[in-house]
Amino acid sequence: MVPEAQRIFTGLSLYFFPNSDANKVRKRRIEKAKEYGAVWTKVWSNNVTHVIVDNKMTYQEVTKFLKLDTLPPEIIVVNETYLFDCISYHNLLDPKARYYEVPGMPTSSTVVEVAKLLPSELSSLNSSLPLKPAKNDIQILDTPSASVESGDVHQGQNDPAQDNLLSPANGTPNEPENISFGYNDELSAIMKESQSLKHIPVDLEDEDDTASLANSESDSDDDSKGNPSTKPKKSWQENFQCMDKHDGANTDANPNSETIEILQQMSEFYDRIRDQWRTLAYRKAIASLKKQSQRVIFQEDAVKLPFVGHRIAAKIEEIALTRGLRRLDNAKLDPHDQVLQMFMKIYGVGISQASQWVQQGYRTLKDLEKSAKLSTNQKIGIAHYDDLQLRIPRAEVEHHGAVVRDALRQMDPEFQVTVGGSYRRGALSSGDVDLIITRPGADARSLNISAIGTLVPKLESAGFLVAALAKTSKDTGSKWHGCSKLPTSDVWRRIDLLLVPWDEMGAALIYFTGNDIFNRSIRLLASKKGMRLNQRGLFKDVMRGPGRVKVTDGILLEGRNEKRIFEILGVPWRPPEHRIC
Ligand code: DCT
Ligand code: MG
Repeated sequence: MVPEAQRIFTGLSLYFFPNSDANKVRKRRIEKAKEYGAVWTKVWSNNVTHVIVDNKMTYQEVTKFLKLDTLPPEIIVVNETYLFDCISYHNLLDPKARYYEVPGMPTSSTVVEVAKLLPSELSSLNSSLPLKPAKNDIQILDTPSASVESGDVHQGQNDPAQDNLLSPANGTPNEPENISFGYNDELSAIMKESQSLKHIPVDLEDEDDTASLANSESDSDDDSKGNPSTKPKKSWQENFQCMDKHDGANTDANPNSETIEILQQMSEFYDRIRDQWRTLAYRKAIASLKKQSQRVIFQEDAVKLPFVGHRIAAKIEEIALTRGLRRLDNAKLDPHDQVLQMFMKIYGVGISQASQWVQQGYRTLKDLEKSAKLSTNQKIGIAHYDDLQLRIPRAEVEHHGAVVRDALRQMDPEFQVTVGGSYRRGALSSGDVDLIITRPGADARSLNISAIGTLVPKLESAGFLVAALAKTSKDTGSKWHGCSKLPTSDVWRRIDLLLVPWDEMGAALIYFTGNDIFNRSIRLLASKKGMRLNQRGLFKDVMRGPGRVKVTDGILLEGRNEKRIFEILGVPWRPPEHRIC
């Protein structure tokens, strides 16, 4: 048996249906439940607390067998997945969650569950796997800043909406209902499609960009990815077979069916955008996963399967864990969930790191500060946890932009600083300050020397930049991520300095303005037209070899002018305020 503290099933009397261990897999399930403290009740009695029904069986088959009209209401009836999930999350989960429902149960627990959820929870039911933590593009300014061009942007100086700043902080998204903004073009059609597919973690990011982020500690969704040796490993995972045997053809009976379903959608998505390599890669991975009799959760396990590479393995982990997390969202019984959510809000911390800390017994930020092994960034993220959760009022975003602009202009009056991200889309408050920095004629190298080499130390000694979190320097541009604070305030804000070569400013503006779904849409549009858009430019004739390795960058069609990129793509230019999907 597992150590006493881990025996989450203590006090439970389980009646399995069918209630025999003749089936090898069910036998293993029963043994596992006993290891975690449950008693297996072989004969139906009043002591039974839970009926665990095989996934193929219905409620009516149970009652018919027991010669009862219905089971007593105090007895909990769940499908076989329940035990696995409870063990997986070290807790007794809410048995009423729809995932554990047995077909044909008299009351619809789904209805009860949904009715109990708050509106914010309902939306999380519909939109699993957000690309990033939910955005709060709460409002848009009344008038589009149609004059926004690459260069200085002093938008919203007289921001009429300052008074509304509280609502974004309260986190009730108030996105426009109609994302088409009256456009009826190819792009709006794709925006709608991308919106509906936003839960699918497809990669439309530029490979270069993804690579640079992977190297940077801060931008990775999960900093433990760079540190696989510390990934949580569940000892039960190797030998706990939770499902009946299957022939590999029936997805429903596969322990990885949810993951397969999403991978399937991803494969179809790539097929639609004619990305034959990824389509094929996903199909092969799906075929491989279908043959597995155990649930595959962690990247390190997934990557061992035939035809599953590191990237797809990472997706499998993301899907498995996030799905699991959503169950917890719905279950709401698990106090660990609250802790997990809290840890995941630490700058740069994702689900693997957060769940690892929960597993290790940490419950508060103080616990972490006291005894966990923390990276420098994690320490900063924890020390300024409250500050970094706050939305930044629009006027303050502007102010941070002005500090950087003034400092750069003292160095060279030709520097141009554009506030991008949600600010450029007109948001009343932003999660961070995204500053796009360029200078006429400048290339990446010269910007790197002047901006990172001179500006950053200058602003550090002025007390404006207070923490450096990550830096990526590349031939194609650089990024500096850190924290800044105004002299008049003690609140630390997240700030990104994005150095963009002059010739790439148009494409960079599109990318760093977003939003993420808009970016996905416009890249998809480019791809459908046989072109490729990334943060450096719009290209044609990109050649790819086996394994989707890029052979040539293709021919640059446009990089400098944002409007021209829209034009070549054959859709009307949209002001940033209309790029909210
Ligand atoms: N971006 C993207 N895909 C992502 C994340 C970001 O294309 N998965 C782009 C679009 C916006 C830009 O980068 C800046 O990103 P964030 O600062 O994360 O987002 P934001 O839109 O500025 O929102 P927030 O107010 O939360 O900063
Ligand atoms: Mg931002």
